[in-house]
Parts: sequence; C-alpha cells; structure tokens
Amino acid sequence: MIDHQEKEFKELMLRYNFAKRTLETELDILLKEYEFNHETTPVEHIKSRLKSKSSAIKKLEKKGYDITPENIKNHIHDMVGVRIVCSFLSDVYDIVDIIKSSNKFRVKDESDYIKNPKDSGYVSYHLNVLVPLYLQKNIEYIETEIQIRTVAMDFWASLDHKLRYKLPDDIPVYLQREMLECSESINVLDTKMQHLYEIVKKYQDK
Ligand code: 0O2
Repeated sequence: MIDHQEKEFKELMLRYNFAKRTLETELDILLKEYEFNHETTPVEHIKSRLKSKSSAIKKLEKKGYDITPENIKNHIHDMVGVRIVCSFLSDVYDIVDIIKSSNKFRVKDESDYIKNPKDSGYVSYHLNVLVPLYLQKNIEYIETEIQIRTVAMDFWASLDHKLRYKLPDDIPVYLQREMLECSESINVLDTKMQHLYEIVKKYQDK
C-alpha cells in the first residue's frame, strides 16, 4: 500500500517536472516572439522552480489536508512556479494578456494582487494555467502558477519572504505595518516610473 502511494508520488512529481519544462519552453517562445514583433524587452528576468515533495507536504499539513498525491493535485496550486519579472507596470499587464490569449495553456484562475494587494502588502499578478502534457496514452493537464510582477514588486516580495522565513507565524504587528509601508512606497515608485516611461515613449514616437 505504502509502496503504491510512493509510486504515485513519484509519478506526480515527474508530471510536474514535465509541466515545468513545457511551460518554460512555451513562455520563452511567446515572449521572444513578442519582443521581436514589438522591438522591446519588457522582461528583466524569469525564474522557475518545482516545489519539493517535502515543501508540498508542509503546505498540506498547514492547510489541514491528509498527505496524499490527490490532495497535492487538488490543493497545492503552485507545485510548478514561474516568475516573470518585468520593467514597468504596463509590461505586467501586456504579458498577462499575451499569456491569456495564447492557445498553449488554459487559464484556470487569476488574481490581480496589483489592484487588490494582499494584507501583507504583497503585490503581483498571478495566473494559474493548465499546461497540456502529451503523454504516451493520453493528454494530461497540469496546474502551474505564473507570477508576473515588476522589479520593484519583486524586490519587496523577495525580502519579505526572507524576513518571514526568520520569524514565527504570528509576526509582530509593528513589523507587519513597516513591511506594508515599504510595499506602499514601492507602489509609489512603480507608478512614477510608469509615468516617466510614458513620457519617454512619446519622445520616441515623435
Ligand atoms: P513559495 O515559497 O513562494 O512557494 P496558497 O498557494 O493556497 O498557499 P493562496 O494565497 O491561495 O495561497 O495563493 P496565492 O495567492 O497564489 O499565493 C501563493 C504564492 O504567492 C506564495 O507561495 C508566494 O510565492 C506568493 N505570496 C503570496 N503572499 C505572499 C506574501 O505575503 N509575501 C510573499 N513574499 N509572497 C507571497 P508559497 O507557497 O506561500 O511560497
């Protein structure tokens, strides 16, 4: 019984690995084509990762689910994560549109944490997309999460992640407030940079 479940875990992790590689390739093609057609480079960098089985188990425990491959499939939505870090705010929305209009993936869910930031101050655009895997006998759709954000948002999220890791679950209120203030300052900067970008574009168009 245990062996059977262990095999199922392995098979599932293999599927996620295939989905990660497929997603990386398809996104690379989409973005390169966009850059070529628009003569612009909206993406600063891309990072992808596969959540480890042990991190997935921790997340299931935190959410109160039994540790089964089925529960990973149903309740962990970011086993495969790709982060696209862009220069300007408008680039984030352009890239969201490119991904949503591609016939390579099916969008399952989306969260605009730019318009509606999380209580922590986290700001980003999330797209959960189903990536088709053409296996020997069938096609399987694997859920993946794409986080799209500006360099400024990424700066905040990376440092927030590092700080959170060092703290207990109940973060002191004053620290939460300070992090929220940092996030707000970053959003002001993003808006200013977007404004400058639009002025520069007008010069280019002349
Ligand atoms: P890691 O280490 O990045 O993998 P859920 O995915 O169900 O736990 P939720 O809120 O339904 O939670 O999903 P959502 O909104 O898609 O958030 C999932 C991921 O967004 C997180 O994954 C983080 O990467 C990022 N995120 C969300 N909130 C915050 C935040 O306050 N600070 C930072 N730095 N990142 C955040 P993981 O698995 O939690 O972490």
